[in-house]
Amino acid sequence: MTRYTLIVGTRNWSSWSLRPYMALKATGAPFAVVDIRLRQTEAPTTREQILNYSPAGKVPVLKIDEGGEPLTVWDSLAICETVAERHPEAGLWPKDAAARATAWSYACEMHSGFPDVRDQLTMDFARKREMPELRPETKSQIARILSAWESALADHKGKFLFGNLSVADCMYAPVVSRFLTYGVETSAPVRAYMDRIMALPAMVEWGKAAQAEVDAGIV
Ligand SMILES: N[C@@H](CCC(=O)N[C@@H](CS)C(=O)NCC(=O)O)C(=O)O
Repeated sequence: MTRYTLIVGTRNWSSWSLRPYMALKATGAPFAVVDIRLRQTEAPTTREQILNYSPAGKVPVLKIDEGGEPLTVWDSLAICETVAERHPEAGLWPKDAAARATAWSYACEMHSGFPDVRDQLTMDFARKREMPELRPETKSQIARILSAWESALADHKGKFLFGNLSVADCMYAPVVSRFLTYGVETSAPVRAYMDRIMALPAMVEWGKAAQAEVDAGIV
């Protein structure tokens, strides 16, 4: 019997944590969640708390317990990959090899890129915020994301970027939340895609937890 435990950061802010949460939810496998509050500077600090679970000192972390020494997996993309490999029935990567290679590119581009979007449009899941004065780099990264989504949606003609929900969608889901928080303008097909992402049970559940943090004055 496998027991999964996903260690996540403050729901309203932790975009990296949301990605593997979505992937795990898509498998239907049960898992426990440990919430760690980010930005805690008094002991035990956020870092000290995370170090109890992972030497890398960052969330998300996945613990896989199958009776022996639990396996620790850290970094959002590594966790999504691990989950996809262990649950092939969830179809978290496209079956077609060419589509799969493109989906890997989408996921990796998100994981390693868009620093200005991440910096200027920080995730504030449960809130609406004023659009800040955008730097040219941020504008061009937003345009790149929107055109990448449009292209995948047009090519695969499904509900999600590559037809069925894939790791590529999980990687971009926090960006969907950010674009809604700041009111980024989109085409109708992209807006419909964003609405489908937000309607996923995993996103709804995450949003409830983020709202609870706002209501409790934690964020
Ligand atoms: N590349 C990592 C980034 C992880 C990351 O930066 N996590 C942040 C929270 S979203 C964190 O752990 N911050 C805690 C800290 O820096 O003390 C991933 O993809 O998982």
